[in-house]
Amino acid sequence: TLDVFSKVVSQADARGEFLSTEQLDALAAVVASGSKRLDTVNRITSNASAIVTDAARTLFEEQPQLIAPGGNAYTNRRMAACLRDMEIILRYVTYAALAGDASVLDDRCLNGLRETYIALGTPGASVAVGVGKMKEAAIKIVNDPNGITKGDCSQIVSELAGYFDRAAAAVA
Ligand code: PEB
Repeated sequence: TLDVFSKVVSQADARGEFLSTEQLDALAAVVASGSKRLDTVNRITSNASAIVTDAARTLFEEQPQLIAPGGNAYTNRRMAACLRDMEIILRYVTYAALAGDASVLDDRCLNGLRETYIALGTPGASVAVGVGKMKEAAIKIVNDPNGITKGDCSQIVSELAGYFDRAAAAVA
C-alpha cells in the first residue's frame, strides 16, 4: 500500500536513480493541490451514507430483479451485504484519493473481488452500475460551489472519477 510519494521513491530506488525533475514537478503539483484533495475526501466522507443509500436505491429501481425473490440482494442479510460492499468500495476510493495513488484500492479492495462475486453468484455488472452512481453523486458533492473556497477542481475530480471507474471495471 503506497501513496504517490512512496511509490515514486520505491520506483526510483529500484533503479538506483535520483528522482527526476518531472517526478518532482508532479509531486509538487500534488502538494500544491493538497487542500483540494483533503476537501474532496472530507466532503465524500461526510456524505458517505447518503451517497451509498441513494446509489443503492437508484440501482434497485433500475434493476428490481435484484430485490425480488431469488435476486442477489433479496433478504435483509443480502441487502445489508450489498450496502456494506458499496460502502467498502467508497471508503477505499477515498483512501486512494487521499494517497493520490490507486494501490491501496487495488491491493486491499479490488484484487480478487471479481472472483468473489462470481463465486457468490453476485452480478458484478450490477455492482459496477452502483459504483457508477456513487461516482456521479460524489462528483456532484465535491463540485458543490457552496460553503467552500472557489477554485478549479477539474484535476482532482478527474483523478477521483478514475478511481471509481477502476473499481467499476474491476467487477463489471
Ligand atoms: C466483498 N461481498 C460479499 C462477500 C464478500 C464481499 C467477501 C461474502 C461474505 C459476506 O457475505 O459478507 N468484502 C466485500 C468487499 C471487500 C470485502 C468489497 C473488500 C475489502 O472484504 N448484491 C447485489 C448487488 C450488490 C450485492 C448487485 C451493489 O445484488 C452485494 C451490491 N455482496 C453482495 C451480496 C452479498 C455479498 C457478499 C448480496 C451476499 C451474497 C450471498 O451471501 O448470497
